[in-house]
Amino acid sequence: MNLSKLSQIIFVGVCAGSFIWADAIVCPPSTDFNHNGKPDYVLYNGGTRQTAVWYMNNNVFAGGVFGPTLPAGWRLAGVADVNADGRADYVLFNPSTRQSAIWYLAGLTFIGGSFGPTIASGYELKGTADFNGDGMPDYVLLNPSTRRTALWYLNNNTFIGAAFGPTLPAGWGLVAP
Ligand SMILES: [Ca+2]
Ligand SMILES: [Ca+2]
Repeated sequence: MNLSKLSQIIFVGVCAGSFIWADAIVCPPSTDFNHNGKPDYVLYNGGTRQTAVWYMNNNVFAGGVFGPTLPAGWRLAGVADVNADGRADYVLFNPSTRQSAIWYLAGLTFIGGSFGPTIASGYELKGTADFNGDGMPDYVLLNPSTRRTALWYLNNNTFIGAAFGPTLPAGWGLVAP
């Protein structure tokens, strides 16, 4: 066994549920669809409800591909690797029913869906990010009336806990986590 090699492993980190063995942990951006380490643009056409991704190399357009079309009544609330398979997924929210859903993607190809938790009355699903650092994306909720934020911690599509976040000042909304 090469102990000198082992001793060089300084950090063990978690990115979207996958253990990373490296001497520096840099998790890929959640919107990195083509795995070049850089975020891409996610586009949405409100008229046709079609999604698309523009691959970006810094500020340069490097190609585009269509993604799945959302069902009527649903909005794209976030993009994150929800099932920790190393590929970005869509997180959908239906404001009428307050249901959430995950569309698992391989690149931009829909490969399966599951419902997530139903959002509490008065709240909207505003985005996704891993707030508690367990490698799994969480929901960011906002109550537009009280402007209170809340985090719903998830394991894939399963609710495992919640905590209130700060209340936004009057006149302000939440754009993205
Ligand atoms: Ca995934
Ligand atoms: Ca988390």
